[in-house]
Amino acid sequence: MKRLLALLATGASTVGLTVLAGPPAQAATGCAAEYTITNQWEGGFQAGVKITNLGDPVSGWTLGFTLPDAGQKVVQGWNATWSQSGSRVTAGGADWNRTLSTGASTDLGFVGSFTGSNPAPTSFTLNGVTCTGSVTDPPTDPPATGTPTAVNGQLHVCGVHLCNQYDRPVQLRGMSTHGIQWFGPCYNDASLDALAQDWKSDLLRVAMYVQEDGYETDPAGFTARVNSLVDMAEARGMYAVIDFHTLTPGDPNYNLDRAKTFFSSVAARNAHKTNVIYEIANEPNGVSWAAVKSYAEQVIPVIRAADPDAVVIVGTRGWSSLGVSDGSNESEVVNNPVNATNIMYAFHFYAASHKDAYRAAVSRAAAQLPLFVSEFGTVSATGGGAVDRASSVAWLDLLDRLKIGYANWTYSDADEGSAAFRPGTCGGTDYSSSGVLTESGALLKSRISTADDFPTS
Ligand code: IDC
Repeated sequence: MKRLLALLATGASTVGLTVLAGPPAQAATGCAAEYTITNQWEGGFQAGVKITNLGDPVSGWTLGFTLPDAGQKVVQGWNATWSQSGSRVTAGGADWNRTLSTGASTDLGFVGSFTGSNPAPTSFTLNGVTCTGSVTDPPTDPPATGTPTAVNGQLHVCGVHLCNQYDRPVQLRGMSTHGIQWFGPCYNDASLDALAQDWKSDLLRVAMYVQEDGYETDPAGFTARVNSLVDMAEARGMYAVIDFHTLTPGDPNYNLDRAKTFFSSVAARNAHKTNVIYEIANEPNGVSWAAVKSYAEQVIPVIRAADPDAVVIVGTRGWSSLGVSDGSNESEVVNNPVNATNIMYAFHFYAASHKDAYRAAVSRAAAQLPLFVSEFGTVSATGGGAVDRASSVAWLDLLDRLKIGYANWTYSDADEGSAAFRPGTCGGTDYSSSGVLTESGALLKSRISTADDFPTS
């Protein structure tokens, strides 16, 4: 991996070249860029660029750099609008990362081609000002003013929204684990520090598969592992969604007894905490809404008996599509809701597979049902394939507008397009540099790490 750290000056016209070796008279207007070749193959490569604003806040930016070899070309970029003229490349901020407060970073990247050698770019500029200085230590972000759980406290459902302790709607944005039976090494102090501090994630969804070598093989062991992840999230000020990850078989009633046992245990153990949300059935499939509702009405009382005030998320028919993937729609839930209070309904999507018809259903349903997107992917429903950027951005914009919380599949280094980290990342200790992110990870990190607007009164 090749890294180049360059100090870039931002906008102010009085700023000339800033070199950190001397007294940093104009350091208040600088920024740092980290360039990393994350992958290279015959004639092609993938690169990440992390920009950190060290100066005054900017509400728009254009990054420029020069590709030194005539054969180097940007083929496709992300998290910015990319163009190339001769050897000069520019990248303009996208809607979601255009604003950079002091100390804020954003990750961009591109796939490139080359014919001769593939040297690192030179002459970085930000908003037209060239810099030649270099820094050895990436700057640290300013301290957070309050963690998501500290600001919001115990959550509850109010109308169609999730509300905080001030009874005001909040949108929680975060990541889901992969199956903890397979990707346990990805969930450690370093990776959760990165999730809380670099990603500024509001939540960690803990995906505990029931089958596929999951809970059913070792109930006590998986219950303990879930509890420990709840504690790790709590220590970092993040909410934890405890996901009883049923998938195959699709009828949650197959696991009804296991669900009662599991939830009575985790609800009793975590009742005093304010950071826990219970998700009782990941994705019911091949089963009627009536059967899912019946399951929910048996499991929710078990949770309430131990932990009366926690929010519960109920999976919906057709892989938590509100029935849409089974040719139905949200009306089956609206007309026959689960008989319980303080609950939300799960909606899941995979951006490359589920598009306008699904977005229309969510837009309609959001006016009538409390929805939580407890799982979604930027890729196809297989969990693999290419990132569908246009559909992912359309979805994220919609969820932001409707204030619907979400968790992205997955905070893992699985060898599939939906994973946020490149394969092998969890074998190391670096979860923070742009070099460990996949295209999906870079997109999600840039979306999740923007400032929350949690009401505080
Ligand atoms: C996928 C994983 C994949 C695993 C498969 C089977 O990404 O590595 O082999 O499960 O367990 C879902 C499910 C979620 C799926 C995901 C992608 O909730 O478990 O994960 N997906 O297929 N629903 C729609 C897509």
